[in-house]
Amino acid sequence: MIIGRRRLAAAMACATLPAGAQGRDGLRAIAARHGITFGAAASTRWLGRDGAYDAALAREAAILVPEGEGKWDSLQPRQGQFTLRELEPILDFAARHAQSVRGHTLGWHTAMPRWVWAALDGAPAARAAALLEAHVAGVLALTRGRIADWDVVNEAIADPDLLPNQDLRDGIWWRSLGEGWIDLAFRTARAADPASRLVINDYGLEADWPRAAEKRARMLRLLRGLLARGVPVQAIGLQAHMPLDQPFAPAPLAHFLREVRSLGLEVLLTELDVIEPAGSPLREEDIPARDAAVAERAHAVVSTALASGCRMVLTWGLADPHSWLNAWAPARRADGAVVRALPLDAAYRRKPFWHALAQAFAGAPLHGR
Ligand code: 9MR
Repeated sequence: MIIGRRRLAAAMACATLPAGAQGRDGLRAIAARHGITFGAAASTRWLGRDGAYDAALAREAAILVPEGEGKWDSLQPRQGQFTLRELEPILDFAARHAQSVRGHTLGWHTAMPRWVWAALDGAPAARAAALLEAHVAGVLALTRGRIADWDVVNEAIADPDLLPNQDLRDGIWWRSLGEGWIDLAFRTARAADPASRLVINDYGLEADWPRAAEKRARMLRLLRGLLARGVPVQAIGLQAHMPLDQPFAPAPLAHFLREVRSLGLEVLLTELDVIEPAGSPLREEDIPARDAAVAERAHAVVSTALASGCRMVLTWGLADPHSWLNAWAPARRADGAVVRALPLDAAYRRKPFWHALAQAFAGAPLHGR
């Protein structure tokens, strides 16, 4: 549904909201009524330090994902020493608020401590494989039964503009082990934790432009190969960091998700946020139109995913000041203002993004029925 930004902003102000959306219910309750699990990335940078943050997280999210506390450098900071020290506050908060937790992430090309890089430097494949296996098995031995959903492999597909002739990212695991690194991570995860849902997670798959189309084709080739080899991948996580300057249309994404589902895989949106181009300083009076554009994009991608069978949606944080985009050069605002990438504003007030999610969960069009 493409309508102008000004009309959209006006329409959203008087939109017919789904039941509960105007009341005290958080997205957690609204989504649950429609069989959908909504959640958000949480961070111990704020958890337990800011009562309003804690309250928002408890009210809005049925599932949490640690923004950094489930990465290698947090979980195995020294070789062979596995610890939940940084993750525990999130697990504990979730338990106290009847929330579940996603694990993020076992195999990635970054967020590893220096000792891993040193150990991998010039290492033969067998030694690299042993390091990866030890990490996956060591972490899952600690989290089994507490985390039921894991990003086993993150960002394994190469960006077509950077590597035009190669499907897989030339990250450290690929350089050490080739494509088999992905098989190894999943097989080790399955052996170490028979119950968790094992997910492959990636970005840049959602837009309607050639780079995303090529990335989708690469992902499908990878998934078909993994399944043909009996690798226990069960779901695909679409990060859904949505740059507003990349075109979006539902059809290509819906087509891709149909293909993924026909392989027997589930679909999750794992890190949703909307990225405005950094551009020149913007004025206060521009905010309603900006928020409407952000909401429109969020609604479009979420409703497309839900219509394609997705039943779990997480945003990468809940409130604008906590977004990673405030620190990311291509998105950081030239005027120093916080980005407007997430469902709540700096005072934890609901933004049009929040209402767009509520409406997508209810199956409602963005501007009312
Ligand atoms: O938001 C995360 C940021 O705080 C970390 O410094 C960074 C490195 O660990 O990771 C960011 O989260 C990324 C996620 O793990 C994978 N997809 C992209 C996210 C944003 O960069």
